[in-house]
Amino acid sequence: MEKKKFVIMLKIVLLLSLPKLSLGCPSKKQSIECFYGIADTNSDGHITGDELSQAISKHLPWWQWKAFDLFGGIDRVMKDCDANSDGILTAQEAYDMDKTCLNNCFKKSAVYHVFNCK
Ligand SMILES: [Ca+2]
Ligand SMILES: [Ca+2]
Repeated sequence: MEKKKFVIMLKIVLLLSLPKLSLGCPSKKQSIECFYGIADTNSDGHITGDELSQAISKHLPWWQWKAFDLFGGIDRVMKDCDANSDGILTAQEAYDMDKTCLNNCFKKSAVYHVFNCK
């Protein structure tokens, strides 16, 4: 009886922690696909500065704007991900800029959560 309870508890704990673990650090591909799917509002495969700022102001809760500004805001995203500095982001550039664009778990998770990716 005690053992059975323990196994049930363990299953509950696992069930509760699994979704969190998988959301903890999405892959770069997942983050990029989600971000481009949402921010590219006219679906031309490019994200302009305007599309980026609209996507962020629409999805980022107001109380996180300050944190985003401290992080460097739109300029920082452009600097990190716009490989040819033309002010337009493409998914390919995001992959090319491997050292700066979505290069850590924090950035990937932030994108994933802000844009409500699934
Ligand atoms: Ca676009
Ligand atoms: Ca570019």
